[in-house]
Amino acid sequence: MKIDVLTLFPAMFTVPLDESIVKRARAEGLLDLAIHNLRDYTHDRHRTMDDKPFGGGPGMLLKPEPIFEAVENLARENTRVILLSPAGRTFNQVIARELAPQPHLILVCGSYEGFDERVREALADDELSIGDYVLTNGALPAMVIIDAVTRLLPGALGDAQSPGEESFSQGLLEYPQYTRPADFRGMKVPEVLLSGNHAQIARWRAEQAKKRTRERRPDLL
Ligand code: JCQ
Repeated sequence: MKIDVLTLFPAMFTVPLDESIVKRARAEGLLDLAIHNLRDYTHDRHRTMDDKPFGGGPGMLLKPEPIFEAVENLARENTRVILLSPAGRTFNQVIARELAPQPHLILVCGSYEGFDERVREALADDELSIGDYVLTNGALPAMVIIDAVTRLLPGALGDAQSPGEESFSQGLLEYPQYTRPADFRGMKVPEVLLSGNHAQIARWRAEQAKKRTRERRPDLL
């Protein structure tokens, strides 16, 4: 999968995408990730990225020209152009699974300045939010999406792990888990997990996952 990111803050992307599973996916060629500075697509002497809104009002808007030029330069057949902003539909694991098979994504990071509406109308295939709060810019949302999608790429988690059984894949929260010691400061691991009875363990875990989901995230049921 190829992902191009358009941002005013390329330095924000360096460390988080050069660690852990994303780092390995890039090294193994599962993910081809390129971060582009939107300012490099301006042509005036001051490299102007923003301008005042027509009709007046507070704040500034991202100028459309650099975004159009960047997307038109990078897009090919089968590209999905996605804007990141609080006005998008809320990202979740279903959307991550829908993006993972795509050959090419362009993620356009918004900022407090907002997009000229023509970027939405003529360029974007989709607009995604990562939740109902306001950030200073779309770099963190872009990294959240890259992380969630990368770990779903075939081979990204290695042979041992699979993304199939974890929280949300089944639509429920995780059941409680324990490792050694079986008694830690008097806090004991539930007896059933030490029993060796795998059918009973599976039943207990399913119950616990449902109970926890009912208590904490009834919206998922
Ligand atoms: C994304 N949840 C919060 C802030 C405007 C017009 O684009 C804008 C983009 C941002 C940055 O993204 C977020 C966000 N999901 O704040 C304002």
